[in-house]
Amino acid sequence: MTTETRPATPALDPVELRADFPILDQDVHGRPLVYLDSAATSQKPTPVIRAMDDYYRHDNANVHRGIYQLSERATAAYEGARVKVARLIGVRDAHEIVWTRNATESLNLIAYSWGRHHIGRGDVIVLTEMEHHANLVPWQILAQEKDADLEFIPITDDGVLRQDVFEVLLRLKPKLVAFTHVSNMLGTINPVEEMTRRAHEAGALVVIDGAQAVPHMPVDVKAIGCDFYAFSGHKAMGPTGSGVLWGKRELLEAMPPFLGGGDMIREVHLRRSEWNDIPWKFEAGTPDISAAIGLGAAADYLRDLGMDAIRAHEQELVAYALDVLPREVPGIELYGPSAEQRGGVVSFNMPGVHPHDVAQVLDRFGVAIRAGHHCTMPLHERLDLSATARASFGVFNTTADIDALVAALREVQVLFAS
Ligand code: C6P
Repeated sequence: MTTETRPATPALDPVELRADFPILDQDVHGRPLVYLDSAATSQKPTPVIRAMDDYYRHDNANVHRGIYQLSERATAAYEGARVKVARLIGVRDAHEIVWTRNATESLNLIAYSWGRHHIGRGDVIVLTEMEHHANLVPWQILAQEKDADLEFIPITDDGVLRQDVFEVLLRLKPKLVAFTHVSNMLGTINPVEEMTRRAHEAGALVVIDGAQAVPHMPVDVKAIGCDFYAFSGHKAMGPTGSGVLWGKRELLEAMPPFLGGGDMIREVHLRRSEWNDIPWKFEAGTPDISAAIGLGAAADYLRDLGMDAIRAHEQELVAYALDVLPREVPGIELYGPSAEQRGGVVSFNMPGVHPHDVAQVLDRFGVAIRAGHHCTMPLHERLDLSATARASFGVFNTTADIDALVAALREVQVLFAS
């Protein structure tokens, strides 16, 4: 179903939703916690916490191994979670969903398993200047090992990919094009369908890093048409230790395993083994069962809220922040495109104050933001910045939270002016 034909979802009530997140009910330095760091990791709603608690209280056993009630229940919950996550990203065949620890592991899995067998000397891999290190360093390692070439789609000063340069790079006939769906620093939402189509026309495979997209907007990997899609569960209201790699069945089936050991085999002899079917071929050893179950509950929670409603809510917050920050905080520097083109992320700098100091002062007012290079050092280099401060939003945030950010930033200015 396209976004246009999906029935309209009711708007979110962030104030009501706060009650779903027990962690928010606390003071920090004597002020109510204002959590503005959902891009680093999301807070967890009660249904996710409860699903994991239930598993440990009632069903804890290893999966795919025991012929007894507990193990059967654990296996059913673990595999059931796969179906829920598949549904969240528009996938019918749940066996195309591989559990990993996070987006980083998903991307490394592709680089090691697919990359080592398909990339050779002189082959071109196209990336972008806005990649998180997780979608850069694995390709650097591969390129060094295979003597392959990395090329980069540059960004405009507004933080948008230069599609004209992409067109030129495609003439190099790259074997692989890998890019982020949404930038974790600029917030830029890339035109992933269009870029995938053009990359395929040029004969390349397409890898998308969806770490900042899946939690915040409708994602349908089949509609996008890409070959691999990676994301982290902990940013999508799931637990840490949960991650996903989706890949087209025929690609996953043709790939060799990433790690060897228990559960990923069908038969083992002293000198040779045969691999299990997908996805288990890529899930060696005892997996993080409770994390998968928690992520399944998170996928249900997100779907119940409605991804369109989540996107609409966060877009409103971003538009509000982009409007109010420059008006109320004189001199603030903002990075990235307009609200229509960005996810729920606002990176900024206060001239003359290091972002770490900004974040530390904000913490005194109960406002939690991130400061640093956000694992995008090349992007910071491109923008001639050593670091930035970043506020990022979730379903429970309100414009009052942004007002609290503004008030705390004014205190930063007062403090550093004196
Ligand atoms: N970004 C942030 O604060 P892991 O660490 O594997 O769960 O996610 C890696 C990753 C990959 N791609 C993008 C676009 C990301 O934003 C992240 C994680 C966090 O921005 C931690 S650096």
